[in-house]
Amino acid sequence: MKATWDIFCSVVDNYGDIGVTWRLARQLVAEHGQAVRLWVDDLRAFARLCPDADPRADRQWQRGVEVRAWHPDWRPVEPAEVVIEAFACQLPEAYVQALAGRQGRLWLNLEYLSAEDWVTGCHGLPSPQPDGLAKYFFFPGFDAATGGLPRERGLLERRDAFRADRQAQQAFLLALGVQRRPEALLISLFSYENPGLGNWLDALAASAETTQLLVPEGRILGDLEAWLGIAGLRAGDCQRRGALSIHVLPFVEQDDYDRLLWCCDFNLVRGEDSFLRGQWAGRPLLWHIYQQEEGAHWAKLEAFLDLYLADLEPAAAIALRGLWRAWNAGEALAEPWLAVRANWPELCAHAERWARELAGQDDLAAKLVQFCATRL
Ligand code: TRH
Repeated sequence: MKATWDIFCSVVDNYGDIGVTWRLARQLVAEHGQAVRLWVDDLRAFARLCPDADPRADRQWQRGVEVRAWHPDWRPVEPAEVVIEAFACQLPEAYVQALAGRQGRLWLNLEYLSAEDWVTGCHGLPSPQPDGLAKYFFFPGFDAATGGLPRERGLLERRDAFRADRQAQQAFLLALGVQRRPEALLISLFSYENPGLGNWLDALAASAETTQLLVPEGRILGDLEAWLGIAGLRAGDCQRRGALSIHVLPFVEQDDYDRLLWCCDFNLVRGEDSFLRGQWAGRPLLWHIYQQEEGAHWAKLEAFLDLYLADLEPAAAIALRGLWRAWNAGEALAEPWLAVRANWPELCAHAERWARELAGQDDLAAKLVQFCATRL
């Protein structure tokens, strides 16, 4: 099936909304030959992920995707055949009216990722609209009965080839200002503010093993500065405390962020998209979940842990669950970290197995194309 697509992205905050839609748009073009327009209401956020982008351009082409500025004063366009509102963003009224007057159009709401049970029952359900428009809920997920997970073709093969090439890894890290020490544990840290950080850094600094912590510029820098007792950290800075070296990295393109995750032994990730990229990296990870009102995110966190830890040996499962809970509660991490380190070989083998098993399912872009082909 070849169709035209309009993907609407409203940037609520951070980079997840644009991160997911930009990745999907690129993949639909590159792997499925679709004609995709991506409407973005904050092109500055987009330009962080795609440095070639012009944040002032109304219309530009990036990686085969037509990227359009989504202004509050909407100028009418002919709706595409497939319309995706990402994360229940509100489409322009005039656009919906235009959609209602056309035959052969499909409207989907792409939802947030969750491992909760109810997702399977809700994926693909129609949501009746006035004017007889067909709108469906499309849920990404871990189960074969959901809409699948974003994963580019050949991702794990590219990952493995990069890992097998020490020189390529070294050159990649050096370009980011990092000289890897062979004996050091390499950790990436991409997370929201967290009061538990200092306690963990104390433990890493006092440890008998060397750690190199790679921190892309972002929201955690304030906590890092407070712990280091310095201000104004920026990309390129390196600080050492005891056995711990901390490198501040620039925010890089999505494909380079993957390479960073692939280089590391352990990755702290957050939100939605980096959380998945950490899983595809096939190494132990720690998820800082996006906090929701009234603690709704805890059910989501536990649902994922139940799934992820189901086949894992009890001691390793308990250790990882303890670490994830402590980090997300902003509590001290030193003890749960020791427990995780004590179960390291099991956790490494499990992370790799998890990525391979998930990669056996169809990915989100492929499932979207299949879904649309049967309904258009
Ligand atoms: O940035 P996030 O926290 O995003 C979100 C939003 O807050 C959103 O509103 C919320 O609903 C959602 O989380 C759950 O985390 P996420 O999803 O991991 O997005 C970050 C993106 O940034 C992801 O595509 C990876 C990318 N990235 C880079 O491209 N380069 C980098 O150097 C880094 C650190 C990240």
